[in-house]
Amino acid sequence: MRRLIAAICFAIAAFASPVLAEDGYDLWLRYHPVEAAYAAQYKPHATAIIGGDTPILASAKSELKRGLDGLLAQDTPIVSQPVDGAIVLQTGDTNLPEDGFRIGAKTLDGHPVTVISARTDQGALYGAFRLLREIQTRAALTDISDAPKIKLRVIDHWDNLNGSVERGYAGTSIFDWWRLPDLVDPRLTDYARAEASIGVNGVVLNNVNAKADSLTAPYLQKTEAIAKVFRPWGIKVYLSARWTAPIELGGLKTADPLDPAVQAWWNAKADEIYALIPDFGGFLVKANSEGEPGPGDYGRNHAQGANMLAAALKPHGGIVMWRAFVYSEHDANDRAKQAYNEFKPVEGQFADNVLLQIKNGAIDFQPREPFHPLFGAMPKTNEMLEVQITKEYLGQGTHLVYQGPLYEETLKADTYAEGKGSTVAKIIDGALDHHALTGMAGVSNVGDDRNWTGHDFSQADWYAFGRLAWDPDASSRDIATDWVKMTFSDDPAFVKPVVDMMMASRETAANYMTPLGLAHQMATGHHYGPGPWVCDLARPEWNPCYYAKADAKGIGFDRTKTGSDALAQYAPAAAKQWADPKRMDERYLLWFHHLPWDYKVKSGRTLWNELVTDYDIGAKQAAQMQQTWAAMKPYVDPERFAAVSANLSIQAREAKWWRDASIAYFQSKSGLPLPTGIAPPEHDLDYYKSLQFPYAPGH
Ligand code: BDP
Repeated sequence: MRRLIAAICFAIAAFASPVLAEDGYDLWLRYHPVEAAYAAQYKPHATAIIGGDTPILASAKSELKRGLDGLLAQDTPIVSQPVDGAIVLQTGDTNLPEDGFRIGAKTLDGHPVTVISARTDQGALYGAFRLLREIQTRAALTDISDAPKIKLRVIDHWDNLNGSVERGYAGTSIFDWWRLPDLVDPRLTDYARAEASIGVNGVVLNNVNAKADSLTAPYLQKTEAIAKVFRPWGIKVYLSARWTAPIELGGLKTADPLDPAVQAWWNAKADEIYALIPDFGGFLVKANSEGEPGPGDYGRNHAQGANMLAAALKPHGGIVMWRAFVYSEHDANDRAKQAYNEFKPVEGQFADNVLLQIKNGAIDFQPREPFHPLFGAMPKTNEMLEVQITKEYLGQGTHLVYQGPLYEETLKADTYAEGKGSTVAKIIDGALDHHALTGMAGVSNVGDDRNWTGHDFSQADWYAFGRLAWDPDASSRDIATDWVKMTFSDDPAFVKPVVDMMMASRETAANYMTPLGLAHQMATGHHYGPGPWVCDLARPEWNPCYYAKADAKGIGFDRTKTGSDALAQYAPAAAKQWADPKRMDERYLLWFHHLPWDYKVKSGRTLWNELVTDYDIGAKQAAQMQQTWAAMKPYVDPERFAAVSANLSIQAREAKWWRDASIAYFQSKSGLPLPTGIAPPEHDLDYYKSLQFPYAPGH
């Protein structure tokens, strides 16, 4: 009997536990019941749902029902006539900006209701998600009005047609190209819901290193099947276009953008696409970069290339996102200068439906880079920002590195292009130069892993991307706070330490991988783990040694006048902040300066001692995250708790590996002793050099 009672008590306790097993599939849209007292406040304002029947409004209503039913533990009816306390979706409010919304109390036919008013259906959908977020984060009931500051909020999938994902660390592609269009994975609807919930309104389906096959009739049918799933969630599909498609598919002899036959081929291709997908978004293009073909192969410049595609899309309302990520093995210039050198001369020549898509920094998604010098340098061009959500250079699938602060750092960076306050955010939201066509893109970290992103905390990068693309002035801490509450728990004893850990994590990673402004010290190809010693690759700028330039005397890349003078590509007031090593933010020190090992940094240490100390701090901070998380056990379901714990132990181990391998290598150059109190690397340099990872993912 006693046993039975104990078993019953155990069963009740387990059932009542707020921490039932979860697998992360629901992301930040879990809609678990809120506390009774909070629910009681809300229930009178959420008695029913009313709204029109267009596909997008139907999505909004179904999401509201799903959310309210879960959060308030009720069965919310969808009704057609106003009743007291209904939530009403109203569209056509021409006073509101496109896709904006207002949420507030009103009286309708004598009934007190909450109205989500919007100009467009999409605005109403965003309002619905916003209302749910308010409840999820336990916000007080108040009037809200909001609108996206950026027009195109786009996720770029680097997904290949064979199902693999370039730089993907969360399984294989969610797009099953082989079985589409017949089999459409229901998961794609949940994917679209997640994107819509953070305001994303465009998805590029295939890798920028594109195959022409995506543009063939069978593959366009497959794309159309995906578009059908995305449309009710306000999401347009885009494709990466392969420059030489007219040759590969059309049998033409050339892909010269000035050739009438080439133009005719693209015009016909655009007509074919729009006949099938009338709201097709347009093309993303990687041209003349890392071996991809482009207009440069025919002696034409980027504007001539982009404009040819833009002309084909224009009659249908489509746009071109032309990537600025270019560098060439034939160019002996500092790689950080090459994109600016290629694009600045064609300023003013791009068609109005072209956006130049510029990575946050001039090299490649490093743990820290100064903002790209092209921001603000081309005021007549529509400039959009590209960030990487997937963590190619930030610990890939296993490190907890919240990128919100990285994105925020770029967005808040002042280019001084038109005086103080010319932030990257103001450039990409169009405010500075009055552009209407604006955009921000993020390279996806989503795969077919059950929790979408591999690491549970990598969901936060996806979430933060969406929120910052909606409002580039938002705070990454506020975003992390919302995400933590929605994804795990709103208990302050959980939220505070976890948000603090997230906010510090990017600095931690920069410390154990690339402190003091070092960059690109990762191993070759897969970019997994350290490889600072690599110096024998065909192209100079593929080698980590190119970036650190460490020798017996010192370390760092001189980008001042005495070196590559990349500094001169920035507006003088921006350049000034990095010109003097004595007066700059030392987190960028070695990005801009080559300095002797005995150079004194602000802490009073020598550069050598500081470098070693930073690696050491980074490794310790990574280990510390394990303790922070261990204390969070009572607040998290066992499945996610264990998964995050496992990843944190991998991270602590790999942070130490980064520390040890880097110190061993740089000590082989400096020949200097370690500062007192700093433990020597566990192994010798040859050991670290010998490690091989042929099966590292994402490559
Ligand atoms: C680099 C990646 C490479 C991409 C390239 C790009 O290593 O896989 O193709 O960027 O952005 O970060 O095109």
